[in-house]
Amino acid sequence: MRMTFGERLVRLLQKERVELIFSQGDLSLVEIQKHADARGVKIVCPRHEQAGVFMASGYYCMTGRPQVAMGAMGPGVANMLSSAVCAAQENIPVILIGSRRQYDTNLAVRRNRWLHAPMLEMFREPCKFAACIDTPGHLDDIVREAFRQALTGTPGPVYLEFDYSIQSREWDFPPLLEPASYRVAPSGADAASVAKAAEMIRNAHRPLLLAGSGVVRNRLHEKFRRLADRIGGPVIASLGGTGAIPECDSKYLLQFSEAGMQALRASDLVIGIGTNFPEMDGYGRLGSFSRGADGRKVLVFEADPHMAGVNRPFDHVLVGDLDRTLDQVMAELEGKVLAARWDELPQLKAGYRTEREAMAASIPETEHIHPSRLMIEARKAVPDDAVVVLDGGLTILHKIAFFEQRSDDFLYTSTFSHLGSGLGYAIGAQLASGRERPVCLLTGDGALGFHLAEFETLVRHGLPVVVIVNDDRALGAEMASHMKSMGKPVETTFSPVRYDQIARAMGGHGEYVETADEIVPAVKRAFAAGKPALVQVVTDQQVSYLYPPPYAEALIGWLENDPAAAAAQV
Ligand SMILES: Cc1ncc(C[n+]2csc(CCOP(=O)(O)OP(=O)(O)O)c2C)c(N)n1
Repeated sequence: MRMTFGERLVRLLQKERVELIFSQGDLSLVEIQKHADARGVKIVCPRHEQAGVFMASGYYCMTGRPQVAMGAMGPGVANMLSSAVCAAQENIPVILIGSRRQYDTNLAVRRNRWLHAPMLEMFREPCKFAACIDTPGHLDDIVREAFRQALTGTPGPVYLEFDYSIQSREWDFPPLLEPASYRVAPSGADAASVAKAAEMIRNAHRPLLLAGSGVVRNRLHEKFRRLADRIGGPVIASLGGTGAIPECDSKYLLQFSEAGMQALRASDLVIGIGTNFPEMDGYGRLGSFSRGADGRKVLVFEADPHMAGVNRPFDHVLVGDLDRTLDQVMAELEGKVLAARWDELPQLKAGYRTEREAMAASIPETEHIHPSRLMIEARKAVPDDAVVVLDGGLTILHKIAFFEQRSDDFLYTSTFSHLGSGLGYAIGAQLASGRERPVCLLTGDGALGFHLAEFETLVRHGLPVVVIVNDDRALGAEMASHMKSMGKPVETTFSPVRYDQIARAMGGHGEYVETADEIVPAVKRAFAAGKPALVQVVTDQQVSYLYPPPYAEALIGWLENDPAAAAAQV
């Protein structure tokens, strides 16, 4: 098969089900773009390469299929670096490809080369694999290694670089291989391990399920819910596992709510599925986890043996692909009687609802709209099946408390908390799910500012994402810390900006909202507009420092001290 380097690269990517390349045009990438375009791989041009990586990440979250983000030699590649760091922390496999200057230019001892910096070295740290393809003869092996590394064990980003002068070089390539011949297919756990897990579940009187990001990333919502129904006990989720079960489900309790903490304390078995007990969950050792029933056991479903037992010791770990191990355990439980008794679950759920109502009732009167009120009103107007993307600081806490997750899909950089990821994630999510599925981005104004230019990308691709902006004209979370330590904000507030008018100027729909009763109609109009829309909600700036954010104490109260040191004591 004689063809150019560029064509071969595209064919190799297609074998791995790459459907999209997020890339700006550049002479150093043109041969790849040419063949991508000719072969039906969609090219989406981000306005900033960092956002391109976020788009690929959002697409992966919705499909489980890694996509490609490309950057042009030098600065285009450099722009992808910070979101590669984010992808690594979020366990997201994105395939990053960058061009570089010609071989001789790279090797020369020279200062100040045009469009050149040693990017490969910089990508080695965040990426699971980083390599330069110096000759077309190595291309197949390197691309296959990249996918093997990105998808084996805990997923993560990989980076491939090539000397741009070889993109059009012709070469005789061997026949393409099927991924199944060079990557190990996921497998389940061994029978004895499955039997032990099932026995622990069978004998537990108060088993509690904890959904981690592994459930939603692997799109295992249905299987997870079947197990939850079978057990019949309470279900909590880590932030990254939000969406594993609808929050309106009768078994779901917010982990940080009083009811959630009560259930956790009462449990005699915690079944963590696809979670490594992240810091936000107190490493599974702190907060309510530490005040449990005597002899509470921990059973973990984990795909990557390297992750098990690191943040929290386990009593038993079922190592294997989650899809398979969930099936295996369900099969093992079939026809068996479970000892689980959670007679008080309806009371716990009712308690959680009452708790939320009481919190809502105590939202103070403020000059401008309270951000918690924004979430309550937005929830009434955003369709239940919408993909919900989140970005911001305190905005996150207001969402957790008052914007109930009803759909399967909640996208947020729950470990790294990377401001600016939201618009890119939303674009990736809408591309993955089609125009018909509503996609909503809830974002702080600070977070929005990072990649506002990507609103034009939405318009260009006709993606009807609805962006709802919590506009307190400040970096709210930082405003709180400034007021606490300095008594005044130093460069944490912004001038008033009419984001709605910017949205309109870019060709989208814009709404400007100053009173709470306008939120529902404005959000409904935005969804009905059938094009990218932005609802700017003017919220109260003082709330960030005058009132503690919802669930702050339960969620991050223990973060004040060194949590790793504290966890080591438990
Ligand atoms: C890229 C990045 N830069 C800085 C931070 C630190 N940070 C966390 S929250 C925050 C303020 C966020 O402001 P905004 O998006 O308006 O949300 P709000 O707190 O007002 O809800 C900052 C600067 C971060 N998490 N990510």
